[in-house]
Amino acid sequence: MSQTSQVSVHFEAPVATTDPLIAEALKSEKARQQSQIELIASENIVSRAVLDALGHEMTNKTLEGYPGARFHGGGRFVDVVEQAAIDRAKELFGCAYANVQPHSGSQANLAVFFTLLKPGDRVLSLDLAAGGHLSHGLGANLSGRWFEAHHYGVDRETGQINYDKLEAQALELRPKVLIAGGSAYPREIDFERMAAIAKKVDAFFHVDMAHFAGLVAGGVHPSPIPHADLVTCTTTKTLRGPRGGIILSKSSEFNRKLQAAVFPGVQGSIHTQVIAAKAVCLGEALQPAFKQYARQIKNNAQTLAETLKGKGIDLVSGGTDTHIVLLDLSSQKKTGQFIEGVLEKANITANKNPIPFDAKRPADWVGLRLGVSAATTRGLKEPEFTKLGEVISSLILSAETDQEASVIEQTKQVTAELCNSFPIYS
Ligand code: DSN
Repeated sequence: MSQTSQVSVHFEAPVATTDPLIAEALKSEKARQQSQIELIASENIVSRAVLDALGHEMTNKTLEGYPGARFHGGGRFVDVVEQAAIDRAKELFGCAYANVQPHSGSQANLAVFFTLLKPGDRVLSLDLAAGGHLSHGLGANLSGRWFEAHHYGVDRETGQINYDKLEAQALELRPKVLIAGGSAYPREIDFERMAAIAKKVDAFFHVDMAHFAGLVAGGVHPSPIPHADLVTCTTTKTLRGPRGGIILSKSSEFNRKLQAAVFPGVQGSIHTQVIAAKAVCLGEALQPAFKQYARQIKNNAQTLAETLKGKGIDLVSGGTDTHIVLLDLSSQKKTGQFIEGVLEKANITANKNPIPFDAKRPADWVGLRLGVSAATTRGLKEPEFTKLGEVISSLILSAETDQEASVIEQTKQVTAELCNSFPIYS
């Protein structure tokens, strides 16, 4: 092949021509998403506009630094994009500071640790089994390896945070940072009370709203912004954007430290095309339609929770205030892993999850986490979530009985009908 035609192939040939293995996997993944009902709480289905930004030539641009103060030339259009993302994040969440560069929620959290703590300092965060997140001090994570992490849990009876116990623990431990939020706590958090506890023990208060950021943006969940010193989130989950993180603050107090913590503290050059996609997603979240979507998430989660409960399935905390419905399968003597597999056979995706006071080994966890955001984006409303609650409870109750195979077959028809009625992408 001549050099000219090699160059032409480089710029014009689609992946289907150049790399059949990857092209096939991409095609199959798209088909999987189209043909399965997605109930993994950290997932969503982004708009075509977000996909356009993610697949854009802006990915070629290398830049370090911040808009107007870069370490490389040629950054003027990325500056437009990053400034728009910053401005939109500040407007959406009503805050004075936004950093849209973190490559993920974990990176955003690491930058917060870098800003507020020195190695060995003490943090107090929600226990992983009670719904916390690994980047809040899990021993196997850098946050737990380099910092002294302690955890608060939930009450066995209510499955919810007991703020009096938390206050007593904080008074005893006197952490430097108190952290709220996580990956599987289905209830609203009392940010005001937690901020008061933090103040009492002279700690900073950090809220990780990765999961419920879209609900805050849509006005259906209290905002942590007025109460927390620093707030982190991902753009991926209820916010319905690309994979990535954001750091927010109500004040300008930490601006200089946060800028330096993200770059060069924990990251180098930015993911330019992801920042463009973040700007698009934040612009979408400012539209009135996003409020409708957020309201529908709450309605759908409550419908799913009530339907499951009505069929005898236990829920951690007895219900939900968010997009998350956390099932406790201990009464059925089933593990989350096993039921995750059963659901997948019926084209419903979910994930095993620990629940409060659960076993240590993931294979033994009796929790199954469901989230309604992706299916809400698809257009499913209360009637469809009632149906989903019915089929999911049937799948759970029939698992390991003579009925299992036929219930899976019947459910596959239900999911196929739902997927056909609520298509995604063309
Ligand atoms: N924290 C993981 C989850 O919630 O599924 C990934 O974002």
